[in-house]
Amino acid sequence: MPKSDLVLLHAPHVYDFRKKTILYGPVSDLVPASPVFEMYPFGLTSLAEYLERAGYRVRIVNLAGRMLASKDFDAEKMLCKLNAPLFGIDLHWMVHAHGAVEVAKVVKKCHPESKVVIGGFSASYFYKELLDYPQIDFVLRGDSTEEPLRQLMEAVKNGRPPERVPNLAWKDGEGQLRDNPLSHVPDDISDIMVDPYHGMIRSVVRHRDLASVVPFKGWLRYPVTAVFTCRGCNHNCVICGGSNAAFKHFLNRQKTVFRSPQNIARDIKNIGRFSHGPIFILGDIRQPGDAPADELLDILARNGVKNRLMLEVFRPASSEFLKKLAAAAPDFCLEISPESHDPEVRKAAGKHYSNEDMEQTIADALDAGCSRFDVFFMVGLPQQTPQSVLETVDYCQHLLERFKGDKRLSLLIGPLAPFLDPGSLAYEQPERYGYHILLRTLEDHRQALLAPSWRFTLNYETRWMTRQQIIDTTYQAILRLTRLKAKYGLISPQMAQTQELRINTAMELEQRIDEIGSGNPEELEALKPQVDKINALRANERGELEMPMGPRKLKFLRSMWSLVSGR
Ligand code: B12
Ligand code: SF4
Repeated sequence: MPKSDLVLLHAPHVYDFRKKTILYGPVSDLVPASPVFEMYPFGLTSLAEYLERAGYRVRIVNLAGRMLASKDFDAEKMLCKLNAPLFGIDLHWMVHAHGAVEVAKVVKKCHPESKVVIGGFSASYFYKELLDYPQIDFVLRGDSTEEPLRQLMEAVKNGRPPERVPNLAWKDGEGQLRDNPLSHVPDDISDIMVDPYHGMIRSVVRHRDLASVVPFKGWLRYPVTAVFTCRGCNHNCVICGGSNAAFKHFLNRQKTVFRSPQNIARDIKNIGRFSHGPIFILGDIRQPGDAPADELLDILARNGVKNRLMLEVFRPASSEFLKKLAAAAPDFCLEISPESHDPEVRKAAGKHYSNEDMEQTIADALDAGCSRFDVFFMVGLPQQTPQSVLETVDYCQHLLERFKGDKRLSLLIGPLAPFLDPGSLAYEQPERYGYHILLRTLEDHRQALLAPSWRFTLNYETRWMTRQQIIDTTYQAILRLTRLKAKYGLISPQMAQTQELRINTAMELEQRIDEIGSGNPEELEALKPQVDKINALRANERGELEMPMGPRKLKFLRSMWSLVSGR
């Protein structure tokens, strides 16, 4: 294999997940990835692109994706074949706590001379604990590590101690923890994410390996891409480890930094060169203010947008805004996350808007031609009781009645799982928000991920719901919502049937796992085929999350070649 200067690896949530008996539960129902969380952080493409521009050869390997795609894929063999002086592993999402540390162990075993660096939000939070593992040499903290990683690569290349690399925690010659200041928190990010997909494409062509960069299972069939609008967030949802308070607390970001409307529009245009798939614009474009949002929409309207755009709004939107959006991107999709139907629960979760304003937004968006409107609800919130969750489903019925079963309306509910985000307000001040935190250390989380059911993996309970109630209520709510959607013809009877089977069997398996207890590994092992079958059943929610792609296929490889070669 051609040598790289840096290999960036994405681990599965649990390293040897294919051998374990774990009932995952509906923990990833509301995102495009499977419960193995095979999607790698977009930041990896940004890192790769920045470093390639600086003259380094970077390779991204989605190990989780490869392991999920084939049961015969030998992860260790591939890791041993890869060759680089520095391996980077993301521990961005806490769900990868087990996998990331184990992958580091295998890398060190295969390449004792190479260095291992871990990065991402969870790594930034647990950086000291991470350095206790002998297989980890460096942890790079922060939300923008492009330039610090370049400096680290330079130090590794020249055999220099990385004393001056900002944001870096490391072990010196005596094995002592060295904690360089978390000082690289740029308030201008125009020199990063210049053309992030270009780096990915270059890597595919150079290594003739598309399988290792596919962001998640099913992506080639449904090639959704993302465009980021900021680093940080202006909001303070109490359960979020990427809130304004969380960024201040452990990422040292005092102020959200926004990308310019021109750069966002450039990304959208660049993606249109190789993909016809939908583009998700991440972050409410109104966050930096109405003027930049208007400017972006004006540019898009002038240039014309080839792909379908999906946008999120963090609060209700005016009809003027929605009309401008429709003019810029005629078949746009929109999403909002009120979390609960109950404005009091919503307020306790850190969101302050009324149902009336939200419903008006839905009405205006549908009038403006919105091709799909997703509304996300959640289980596990402050002040939320099991009864309240079921009333949320009743509220969904109200929405379906009000909008006469409009098929463009997509209503979704899922659990806050498997983890309440470390660094979130609720995790940091549990008593204030009514949470009881069950797992505090990185190792606690790693072990919890190996538990046979997601009930034992949850790292929290609330004053209003025990772990068991969170699980039971989630299943109940999903079942009820499924029936409601089937009644209104929003999902096919077949889809509803699969979802019923999935949830009912999962509930039975929960009980079986409980009866077996921890002292009987053989009996648990015997359940594996059934557990795997249920884990593999796709949530109907995911089907709903996808937009029709149209007849045009992604001419990916050809487009890639023409992009890289400039032809
Ligand atoms: C966009 C987003 C998503 C997108 C993912 C897009 C993607 N592929 O990255 C979607 C919607 C799919 C998603 C899913 C999930 N998300 Co999310 N997501 C976000 C969000 C809103 C923005 C992230 C962002 O803008 N990143 C900017 C990009 C460009 O940078 P980056 O990827 O962070 O990478 C930089 C650094 O983190 C670091 N870095 C990252 N990896 C590495 C590796 C190395 C080696 C190094 C050196 C550095 C490094 O350097 C990068 C470049 O500077 C944040 C909240 C927030 N305000 O930040 C939550 C957030 C990151 N998500 C979170 C969670 C919990 C999830 C889910 C687990 C939820 C679930 N149960 O389904 C899933 C996981 C999906 C999976 N892996 O399969 C939590 C994470 C908390 C935690 N500590 O675990 C956050 C903080 C808040 C939240 N609750 O939504 N998410
Ligand atoms: S969940 Fe709330 S705090 Fe977190 S990124 Fe989204 S809007 Fe910001």
